[in-house]
Amino acid sequence: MVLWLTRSRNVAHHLKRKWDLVGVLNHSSSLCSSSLHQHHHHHHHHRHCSSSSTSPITNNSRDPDTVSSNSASGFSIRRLESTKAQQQLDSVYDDHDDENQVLDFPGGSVMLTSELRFISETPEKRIKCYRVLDDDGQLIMSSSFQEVSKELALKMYRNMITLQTMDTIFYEAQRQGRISFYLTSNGEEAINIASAAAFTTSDVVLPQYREPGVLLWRGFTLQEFTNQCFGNKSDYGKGRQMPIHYGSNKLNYFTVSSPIATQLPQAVGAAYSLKMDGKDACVVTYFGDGGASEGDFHAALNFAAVLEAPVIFICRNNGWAISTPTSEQYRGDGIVVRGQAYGVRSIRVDGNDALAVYNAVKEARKMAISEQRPILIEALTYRTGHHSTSDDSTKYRPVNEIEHWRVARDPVSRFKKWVERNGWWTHEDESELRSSVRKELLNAIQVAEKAEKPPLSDMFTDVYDHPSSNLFEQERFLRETIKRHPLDYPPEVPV
Ligand SMILES: Cc1ncc(C[n+]2csc(CCOP(=O)(O)OP(=O)(O)O)c2C)c(N)n1
Ligand SMILES: [Mg+2]
Repeated sequence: MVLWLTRSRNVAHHLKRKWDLVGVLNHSSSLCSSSLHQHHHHHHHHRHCSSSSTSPITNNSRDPDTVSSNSASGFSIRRLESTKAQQQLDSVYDDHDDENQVLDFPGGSVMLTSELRFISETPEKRIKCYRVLDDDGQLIMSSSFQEVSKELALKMYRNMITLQTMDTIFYEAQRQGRISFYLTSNGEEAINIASAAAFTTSDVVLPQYREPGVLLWRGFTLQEFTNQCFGNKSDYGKGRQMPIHYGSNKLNYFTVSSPIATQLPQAVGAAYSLKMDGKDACVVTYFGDGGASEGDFHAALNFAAVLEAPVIFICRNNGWAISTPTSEQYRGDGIVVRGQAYGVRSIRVDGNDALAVYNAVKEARKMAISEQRPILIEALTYRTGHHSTSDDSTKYRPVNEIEHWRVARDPVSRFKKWVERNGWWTHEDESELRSSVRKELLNAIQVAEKAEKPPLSDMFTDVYDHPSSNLFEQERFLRETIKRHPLDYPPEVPV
């Protein structure tokens, strides 16, 4: 490593000018910084930096030729750009201290200081939250946002109502014992629908589990949702997963996988493959605040940053990971600030403001694809329902807190107020929609309940091309057990 010092502001400015001339590529900056240093007394303007410089820094692995020849693909150039040493130097020389001394370090220069001072654990100000609509659904005049057409706005609103209705009916179906489990998205309808609206179906979704609205937006039918929850023969998972583990090949929506945060590194891999194929698409992956506490989250962000993968991380920070409040999960300013730590561009957005979510995601998608980079979005929201049907959230949080978010901060009625103010939606439209969705769902449940269950043999297929001997053994054992205890076995499942 080479350490070089500059004594005056003049030299710093001189260097900065040189860097401007040679561009932002990391390899040129490291080459130039050393060769310029050798000549700085003469104040020459070297237009070209060549590796013939005698500086020891030129023989390191960041020599552009070395990097390209080490790489089997064309991505090496993009990787070199990622270091953005030029930008780092800009901020270094903004300082007014005349005694600036700089440590040239792989990846960019670092200013030296003689002051023994630790960085504070709390920033001076918390990161602000982007909003377009106020709590009353009024447009905030100063907000920057793209116009949303009547057609798009109504599709968004209709989808939110459909999601809400599906949640109500499936929740009740679980309470009636007709399905074994359910999990609502109450309070998070705007994140679900508005983010979905900002993508195209060629973008690949890797969900956590509280994002069925994204699948709904893409055209998964109420019958398809119902078939999954009832685990019948038409369920794409062949009844082998708990309810709410939806997935659709056709709609580019990976099947929900309950182990928290496993989808995040996988999303980066999927995004990297889109990059390799030169696709005009990105990956979006969703997760909760709890998901962000997993190691996989950190691994994913770092991989995404260094691979420059076109992936959008959408964190639904809803305050709770089942009964664990965010105060027991982190001491920093939420999730958004972690982006910068990994070199990932990030934004905090009001997750209960559909227009803000739509605009932030739309912009994120554009940057992710055109600049081939990951983006982190932290959407602030609140889970107004229980975690799932296996949970009673009043056991660990005050009822008035839930009520405040459920009533005063409801994302659906907030969006509705805006749509109504535009003259696009009436009371009649509302009741007509609600009753037709309800009818469609009740019918879907009847159909799903009557449908055949997948046969027992399906339980052992689809993991291995040739099932292993222990699987055969388990199947034989299961069939014997059923024969011995026929009454304990559900009669509707074909043996
Ligand atoms: C690896 C792993 N650990 C624990 C669990 C149990 N678990 C299921 S959901 C959940 C909380 C997740 O919270 P969050 O990511 O904030 O999502 P939310 O439910 O709030 O939408 C936990 C701990 C799990 N499914 N996987
Ligand atoms: Mg949560």
